[in-house]
Amino acid sequence: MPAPIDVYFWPTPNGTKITVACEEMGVDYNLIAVNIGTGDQFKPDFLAISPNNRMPAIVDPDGPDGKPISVFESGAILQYLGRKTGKFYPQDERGRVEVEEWLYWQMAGLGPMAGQANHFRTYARQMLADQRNVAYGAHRYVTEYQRLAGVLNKRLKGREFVAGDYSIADMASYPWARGMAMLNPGIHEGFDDLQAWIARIGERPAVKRADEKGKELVNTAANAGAAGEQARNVLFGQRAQR
Ligand SMILES: N[C@@H](CCC(=O)N[C@@H](CS)C(=O)NCC(=O)O)C(=O)O
Repeated sequence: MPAPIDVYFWPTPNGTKITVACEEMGVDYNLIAVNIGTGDQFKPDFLAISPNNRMPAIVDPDGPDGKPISVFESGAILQYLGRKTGKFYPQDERGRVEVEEWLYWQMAGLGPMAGQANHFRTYARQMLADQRNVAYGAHRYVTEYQRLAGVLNKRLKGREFVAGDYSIADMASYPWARGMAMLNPGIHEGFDDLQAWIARIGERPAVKRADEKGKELVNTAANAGAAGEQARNVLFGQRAQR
């Protein structure tokens, strides 16, 4: 029985990619809370694993050569887990390239644009005096997100999943697309194939289990709190550290 993998986690879209992957792949894992609203991401122990101060990250005690390995960046973690288990990450070169194209598309496009769209639309208005810059920022990222959602919708026409069979490429984009729909009702209007794909993946038992675990983690007394102003101060005033 392989030792469980430690998953440093908070139930955001990037965190959820990894719990979904572990559930889908049947990987045994421990959740370790990184409460980003109270600043756990800046603790020195976490920084040793994730030098970018961002979750998710994992530590696999049974890494290459049987020695522990830590991995940060959700795309790198998905690839690591896919290679380790041989699941949801094709081994033939053509299939693998297709999955990687859509995985990197999510990492460089869908996730960052959705994250910034939500930042400007939801949070920056409350923090900045210069509303004109906020309005332009929100417009820029929301329209770019919509362009990307259109690309995904087109890709999904006549396809059940993003790249061949269900894969880590679906696991990467799903939590972001679902989160955008929740925070911005109507944003996927007219994107019927995208909406059907979100619903299809949401029905998977492993995805439901991953969501349950995220909720349980947040609801435990030790992790409660840090909403509203406190979380905003932790998350949105960050500067370079020297
Ligand atoms: N490119 C990174 C992004 C990770 C990321 O931005 N994580 C956010 C939560 S979704 C975080 O840790 N935020 C803490 C903060 O902003 O201080 C990945 O995909 O792993």
